[in-house]
Amino acid sequence: MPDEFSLAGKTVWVAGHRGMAGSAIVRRLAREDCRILTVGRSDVDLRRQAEVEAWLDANRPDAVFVAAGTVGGIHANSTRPAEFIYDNMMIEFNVIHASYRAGVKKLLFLGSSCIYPRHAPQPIAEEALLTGPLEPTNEWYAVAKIAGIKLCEAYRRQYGCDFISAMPTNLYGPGDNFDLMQGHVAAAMIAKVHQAKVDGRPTIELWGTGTPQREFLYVDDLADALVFLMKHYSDEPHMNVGTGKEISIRELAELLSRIVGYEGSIVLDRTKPDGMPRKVMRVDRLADLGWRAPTELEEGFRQAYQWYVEHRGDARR
Ligand code: GFB
Repeated sequence: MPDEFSLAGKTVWVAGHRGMAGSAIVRRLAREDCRILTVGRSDVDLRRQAEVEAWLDANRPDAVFVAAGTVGGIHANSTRPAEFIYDNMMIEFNVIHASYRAGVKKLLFLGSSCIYPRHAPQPIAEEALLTGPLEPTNEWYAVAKIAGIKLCEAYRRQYGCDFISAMPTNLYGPGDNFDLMQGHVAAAMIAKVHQAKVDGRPTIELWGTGTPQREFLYVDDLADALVFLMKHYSDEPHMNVGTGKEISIRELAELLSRIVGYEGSIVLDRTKPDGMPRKVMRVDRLADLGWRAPTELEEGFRQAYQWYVEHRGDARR
């Protein structure tokens, strides 16, 4: 398939390059003939419009991946609503508008599967957006990400900007945040099961009922999909990026126990929320374009656990 938008010889800014998604995008771009641009939050606070505009005017990248944001699991989202809506709104509005001002040729905005209604028909198609009430535990983050999708649409319609949006499902893999309270379930579960084995604990604790289903995409597969979309997709509708397969939280814990070699049992902390009962996405649109996630769940979690063991010293707790 020809590259409609070639990255060869281009300057590509990865906003949020230190995060799990951003660092995977940097790894994937290393295989392209392009110049990768990054900037630390100590140099540019992406929530400050003037700083973002000055930096983009000075650096003028050809392409931008908007992978910067304040992210976290269900507990982080439900206990820090102001940060999740303010930080993410400011970051995306500043980066998208300043990219337009600086003449960026192509921009990919990264959202999340939490944008969809709590009771959207499963698997969730892109058309389900804004058809029902959101999931209360992450509605602030969801509203920010929906706004980012609408912003890209608006800049395409009014200014002809080639700005596209991608909605990944729950991610896991290298560079994740393994903090037991702030992290997502996959990372927290890896850390919990590992620690229980090391400490010889008889049980591991699951939040909620263990019955919700989640879809999990290996983060390096996400990065490959995003580079594929940057090269081959140029249209208004946002694009789901996932595996189209789901697993219950309890089954995830059992899978990780097998991988880690932990033989304890599961106890449930029902004081913690379940969140969305299910949120597996339809991935036909991306498959029809020519991309499917290659990494099977067990293999992905084996690789993610291997990375955790090798890097947990510097993994954020
Ligand atoms: O990844 P997660 O925290 O958030 O997964 P969401 C939460 C699900 O895993 C809930 C259960 O059903 C939790 O009850 N769970 C069980 C745990 N044990 C744990 C644990 O130790 N830690 C965590 N974190 N969960 C997120 C959104 O929703 O999805 C984000 O909040 C983002 O903003 C992300 O959109 C993709 O999957 O519920």
